[in-house]
Amino acid sequence: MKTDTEDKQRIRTICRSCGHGGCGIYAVVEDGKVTKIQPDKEHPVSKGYTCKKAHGFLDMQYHPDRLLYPKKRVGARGEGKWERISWDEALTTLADKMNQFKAESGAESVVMGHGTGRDFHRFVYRVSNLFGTPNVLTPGHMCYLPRIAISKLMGMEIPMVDYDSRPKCVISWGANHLISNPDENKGINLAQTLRDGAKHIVIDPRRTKLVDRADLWLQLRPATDSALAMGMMKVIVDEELYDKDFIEKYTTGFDKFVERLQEFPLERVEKITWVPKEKIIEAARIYATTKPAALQWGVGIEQNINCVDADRALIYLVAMTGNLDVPGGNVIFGLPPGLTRAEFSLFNKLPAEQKDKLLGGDKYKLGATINRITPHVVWDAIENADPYQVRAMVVFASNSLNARENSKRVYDILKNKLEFFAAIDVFPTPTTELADLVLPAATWLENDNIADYWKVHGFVFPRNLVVEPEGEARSDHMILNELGRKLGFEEYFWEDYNDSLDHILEPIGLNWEKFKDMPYLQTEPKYRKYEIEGFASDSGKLDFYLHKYEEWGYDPMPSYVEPPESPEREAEFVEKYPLILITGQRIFNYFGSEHRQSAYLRKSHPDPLVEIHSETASQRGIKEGDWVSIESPRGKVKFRAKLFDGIDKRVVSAEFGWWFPEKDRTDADEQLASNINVLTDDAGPLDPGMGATNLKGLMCQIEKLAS
Ligand SMILES: Nc1nc2c(c(=O)[nH]1)N[C@H]1C(S)=C(S)[C@@H](COP(=O)(O)OP(=O)(O)OC[C@H]3O[C@@H](n4cnc5c(=O)[nH]c(N)nc54)[C@H](O)[C@@H]3O)O[C@H]1N2
Ligand SMILES: Nc1nc2c(c(=O)[nH]1)N[C@H]1C(S)=C(S)[C@@H](COP(=O)(O)OP(=O)(O)OC[C@H]3O[C@@H](n4cnc5c(=O)[nH]c(N)nc54)[C@H](O)[C@@H]3O)O[C@H]1N2
Ligand SMILES: [Mo]
Repeated sequence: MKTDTEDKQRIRTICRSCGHGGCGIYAVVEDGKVTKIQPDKEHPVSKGYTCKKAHGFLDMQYHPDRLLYPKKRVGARGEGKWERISWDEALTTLADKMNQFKAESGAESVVMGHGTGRDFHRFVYRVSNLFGTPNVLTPGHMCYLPRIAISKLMGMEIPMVDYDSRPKCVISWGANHLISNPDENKGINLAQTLRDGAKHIVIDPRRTKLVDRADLWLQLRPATDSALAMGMMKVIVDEELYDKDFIEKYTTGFDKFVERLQEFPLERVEKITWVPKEKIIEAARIYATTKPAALQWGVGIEQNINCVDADRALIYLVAMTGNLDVPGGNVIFGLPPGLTRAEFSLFNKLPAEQKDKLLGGDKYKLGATINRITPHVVWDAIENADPYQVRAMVVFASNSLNARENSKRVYDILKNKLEFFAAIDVFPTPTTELADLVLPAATWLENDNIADYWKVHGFVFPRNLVVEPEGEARSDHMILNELGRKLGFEEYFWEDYNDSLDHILEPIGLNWEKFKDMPYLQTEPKYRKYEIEGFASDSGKLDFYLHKYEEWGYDPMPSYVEPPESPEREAEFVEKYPLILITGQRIFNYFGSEHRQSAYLRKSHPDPLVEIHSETASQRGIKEGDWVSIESPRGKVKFRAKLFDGIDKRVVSAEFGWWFPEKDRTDADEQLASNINVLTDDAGPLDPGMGATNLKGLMCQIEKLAS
């Protein structure tokens, strides 16, 4: 919607300074440039909230480093020598290479990829499915997709918190929404619910800001969430606080599940989780007896070996307390009627024999149900042709060298082992420096799209183009549309990529021209749908015992296993790496590895920080602000110490996403120096179903650095 005044335009759109964020904003345009970002008070999700990253994005939009032209490598890989090329040459080269690899080694030898959720992903799948590769590498194995996959396996979409119906109790479980504002819900939704008096339980190894207002804080040992959830459910069952009617009518396997709960006496749970049993009992009672109660989960619970066990245990906790699909509980929202999600991606075009070639599909079987893979299977295929040779990667919007576990391995593979690598990004990064072909992507201010089409809160929004792209940058969906055509699939793509938006909106009698001026579309929430429809599982009910998991050779019910690196390991190991490390606490000023270029955002958070208890620090002679080394069996990185007594003495927490745009991007030592993923591992043992990696709850040592 454009509201023109004499020399100014205010254009309503959706902020994507957080890739999968989505606050409603107005962008003010003067003389063809965006000069201001203002909150949209009418936006039904963000409700007038915006954060620093929205305003800081103006630094990014007009930053001199931005990629503005396609370029190809001319020197050795990683040497930083490039030649500018035309779009036609760039896309022809890319399509020809992909078709060459397909002809020689099969389409599966090309791995497509993308980073965290953005609005163009359906195009990545459309291209990869038509092209014939089942392999698309994303962070989904340990971020959000495990929740989606296990919910689907249980016969439903992921149940989201229904903040607008005002829960009377909220558990923030491994989720720090005031900082992260992720996906469907923003911090403002939680803040308003708390302001209106909801009880609040925080389950987090760190005393976050949320704890200040909380009624109860369970400071658990990282990666032990599934054990804690089982302990809470044991209390709820023992004290008969569960919803017997729901269990009787709509579930199967509850008796077996109750037997499993007997393996979690509170003494054991306390020992595993470090949470005193009195607090476990109190949390269970508050959550089970305050109606309605909502459970807000986050990636804090997913980035470890117990990922899916925690996810499914939390779904059971919601369900057995009668909080599933009820107003103010966790609700299954749907897309606005007539809109469909899956079709656009054309999964039905991927031949069955190609689908069967999904890397790791025989090992991580839950991931395979939603076509997601864990990174090591791609690296193994590149390094050892196991189970076949992967020759090329085409990666959109991912600073993989930074965001992916075991960065040194990723560096070696991208630099020395992969035959062909194309990267599509807004900025040059240490990852694009390793590419053979780099394509410049337009920013979210520079293209139209249907925002939140892939989310499950029941809304879609027009995300309007605000200004034309800088230089020759093109939006990702424009690039993918052209690539699809060049690969030989003209009939599935459009003359003008914006026609794809009409294609999506057509079944509901809209087109982009009409939709772009609408505030949003919403599905009216419907509750307790299971009473009429049941669950989309084999039994038609919610199964507490997952036969599919059993068939796959996994545990049919949630349990707990020690992480591969833990204080339980052999004495020699624990002596060398005595501290538990959590990585990736979100930073207010930055999204992933982005925004380090913004002077405005960098000013108040210039350096990578690791939180450490003051006693742990003083034992090592470390003071506030000192540079320290953090070491794991994979390597060593350099951070500044932030003394923080809100963390257990045995635990430290380091930020992720750090690289240094102001330094030489081709200097791997500089760029990996504070990359926390140098310390994490891509290999197992991993979560059996999804291959979720252990980014939280690994072991490390910290020492003071000389300078
Ligand atoms: N140790 C550790 N590692 C983690 C995590 C953790 O907690 N700890 N978190 C993990 C999680 S949850 C996730 S989701 C991943 C995130 O993984 P990624 O999404 O790969 O994260 P980034 O490194 O931020 O890379 C995003 C890249 O996209 C570029 N970009 C921004 N906008 C656009 C656009 O519109 N188009 C294109 N083409 N490019 C764009 C940016 O410049 C940046 O280089 O990281 C994971 N890595
Ligand atoms: N500002 C900003 N916002 C972001 C991002 C960003 O980089 N910056 N990244 C986006 C992405 S990709 C994602 S996935 C979301 C994530 O957003 P959330 O799901 O809200 O996750 P985090 O903010 O990482 O908060 C996780 C919390 O879990 C805690 N935690 C760590 N380990 C454990 C554990 O083992 N168990 C439990 N219970 N808690 C644990 C951490 O201390 C932290 O406070 O945020 C998104 N929003
Ligand atoms: Mo994420």
